[in-house]
Amino acid sequence: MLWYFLWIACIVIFICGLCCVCKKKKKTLQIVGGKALGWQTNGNSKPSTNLGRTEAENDRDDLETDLYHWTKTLRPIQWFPGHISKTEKELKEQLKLMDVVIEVRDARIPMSTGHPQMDAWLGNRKRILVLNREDMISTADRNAWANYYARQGVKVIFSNGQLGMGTMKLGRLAKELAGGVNMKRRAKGLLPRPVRAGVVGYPNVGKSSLINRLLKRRMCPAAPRPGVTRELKWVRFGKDLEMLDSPGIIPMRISDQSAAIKLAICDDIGERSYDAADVAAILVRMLSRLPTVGMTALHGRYKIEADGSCGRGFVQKLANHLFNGDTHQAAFRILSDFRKGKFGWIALERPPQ
Ligand SMILES: Nc1nc2c(ncn2[C@@H]2O[C@H](COP(=O)(O)OP(=O)(O)O)[C@@H](O)[C@H]2O)c(=O)[nH]1
Ligand SMILES: [Mg+2]
Repeated sequence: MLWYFLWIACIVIFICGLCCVCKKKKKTLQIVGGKALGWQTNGNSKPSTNLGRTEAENDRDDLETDLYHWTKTLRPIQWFPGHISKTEKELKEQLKLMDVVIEVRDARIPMSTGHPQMDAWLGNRKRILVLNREDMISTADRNAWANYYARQGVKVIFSNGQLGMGTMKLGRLAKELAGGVNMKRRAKGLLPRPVRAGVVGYPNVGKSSLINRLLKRRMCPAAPRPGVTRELKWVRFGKDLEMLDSPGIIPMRISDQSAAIKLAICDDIGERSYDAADVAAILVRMLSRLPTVGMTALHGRYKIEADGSCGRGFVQKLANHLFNGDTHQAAFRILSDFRKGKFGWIALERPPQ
């Protein structure tokens, strides 16, 4: 009997031992595999720790999660000026006339400037995605987004509405995509007509500037604040292209408050809709986590001593140091410095995993 129990105990100990060895082996293999993947990426990125993603990319994901928690405690940001619901209605009617739709987004926040209903409105209509303000992001940001959209098979053009980069290509692509319209007309014995391209997107992303640059004339009013274009307007380019400039559209309720904060930081929604100090505090927290900025750069820029304060504390410190305690002015300075690229040109969003 005793021998029988001893025999069973030995078998159990042997099986447990085997399991532990297997687990250890598996763990070791994972670490080795992770590093090996990292070495194969380009020399600029840090070694990968998670399925070929760089540490910087993983840090960005963590930052998004933290941003979600930071914004949860703030007063929600909502901005929906009266003219937008009218625009939405008119745009849907004009859609029928468009041979191709050009959707313009802010290259600093391509996700947050994508309208949640756009896909449903456009259906299988031909479309071109434009990431404007390309001068306001880094080359690494641009490459990350270009690869992301290439993988999805989405046609994307990077542009600069202020200087005109990308606009010629945009005009060419619009004509090319909509070329079928005139083939059909010819087949029916009808004369060709100009191709119609509708330019749509969030407020202040550069829609009117792009059209003006393409036309080489200021036909559409453009200004550095959201809500300037108030009505839809077709503009003619030579004899074969027409473009529709439209006021920015934005959902009536912004359900994603991380997106709302980023829209505020990038000046893509009216400044009356948010508390500048709240928004600047979050921007400071975000910048403090970006490897190209960090707290040292923030302290250096404003010549204030490091005391561990971040977010609201930092805004207050800057207010005391430069603006007689006025937090609104301090917040506005931080926001406008970011918008002017004083912390370097950086995208606030990188492609999702
Ligand atoms: N730095 C930079 N500024 C731009 C760019 N495109 C437009 N802007 C500026 O952004 C502001 C808003 O542009 P606007 O065309 O009125 O935007 P819309 O509201 O989408 O029509 C204007 O002050 C433009 O000069 C760009 O690519 N880079
Ligand atoms: Mg406009």
